[in-house]
Amino acid sequence: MRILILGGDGYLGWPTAMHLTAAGHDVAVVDNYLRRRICTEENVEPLFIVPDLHERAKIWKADSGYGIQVFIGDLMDWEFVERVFKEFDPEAILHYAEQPAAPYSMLNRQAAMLTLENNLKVTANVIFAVREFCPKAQIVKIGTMGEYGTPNIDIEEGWLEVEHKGRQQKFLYPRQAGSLYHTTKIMDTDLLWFYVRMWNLKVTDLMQGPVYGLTTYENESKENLYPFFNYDELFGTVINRFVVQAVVGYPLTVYGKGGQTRGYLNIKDTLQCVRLSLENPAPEGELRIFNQFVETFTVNELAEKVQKVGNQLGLKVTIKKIENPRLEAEEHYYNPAHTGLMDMGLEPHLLTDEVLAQMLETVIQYRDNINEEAIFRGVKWD
Ligand code: USQ
Repeated sequence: MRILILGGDGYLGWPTAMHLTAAGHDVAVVDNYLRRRICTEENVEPLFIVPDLHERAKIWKADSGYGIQVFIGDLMDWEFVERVFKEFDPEAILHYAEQPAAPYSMLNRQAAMLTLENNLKVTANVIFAVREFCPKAQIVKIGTMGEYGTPNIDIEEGWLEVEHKGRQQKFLYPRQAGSLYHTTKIMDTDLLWFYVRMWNLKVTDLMQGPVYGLTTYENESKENLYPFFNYDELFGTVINRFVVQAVVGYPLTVYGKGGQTRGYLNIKDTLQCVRLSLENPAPEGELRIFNQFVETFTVNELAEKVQKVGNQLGLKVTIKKIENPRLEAEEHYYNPAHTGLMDMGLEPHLLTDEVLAQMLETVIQYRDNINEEAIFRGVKWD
């Protein structure tokens, strides 16, 4: 399949590009290096220097024999979008091309506007490009479990059958996000659903939980093929942050009571999920939604796991509950369904002690690169 990956430079984009070529697909990546630019502006550089996309494509080609086509440009710019779609003629579009960080979206008005403008405009351009240049192509879009928030009822996979005054109708599951970033993902879903109804698009929207890890099937011990790995407060996800904090002796930053529960997955499972979704497309005129995670934990449970394994490796790991910079429920009900991807063949990698030990050992090699000042700056959400 000819698969166009939008956001191919990101934490998930590049590992996905390698994975899909290794699975026999023809892949092109698109990126404008927005994430790199913001990280430089905010002084939150990743754990190690990551070669740019042209360079990584060269390294991967030498390593595996698989080629990846690279397009550098801004997907908000229609002329660029037109060129990419006409040149590559995709059969599938995997859309990661968004400002992905909740804390960054809450930093200030400028960051909020960038998040809104980038995320919605790119999604809209993707929809219009599919309609105009490749109407038979499927779209696989990365959404987020955060679209649902933390409701006091079970979370279904995207849809809810509602009975009201004796009549029934299926609606998108009610969504109430906790950050502007997560809210843009709700708006994306609404845009996609609208154009699925108008134009019979084939769309899969993957409601993903926080991802952790840096090694995948394709990059094991090849550090120049590792993903763009953030550990700072703005862009780092919680498990990746805790691992880096454990390595550098920074008390693990549990926000508030630490009862916040989310659905987590290993980066290897992200790769499986997007590949399975692409290889088993949604039918025409359908917005198919899967909840993309494999197990749930509270923040306290994660901190305790990292502490235990870290101490076994001889690190002195402490945990510190700090005032929560975010506005979120710190103790709540959380029971999301997640059977769709399992039914398609997802084989989960769980957060075992071995997996954490491997992550810690990898990060230990980069201990000298860790900038403790980037770990916590307290971006208040209120
Ligand atoms: N948390 C801490 N301490 C930290 C960092 C986070 O207690 O040092 C807590 C947060 O308050 C939150 C939970 O851990 O309750 C998860 O935080 P996170 O930063 O790992 O995840 P989040 O900001 O929600 O965003 C991440 C990704 C985003 C993705 C989302 C999935 O950055 O792209 O959409 O996970 S989800 O969280 O399910 O919405």
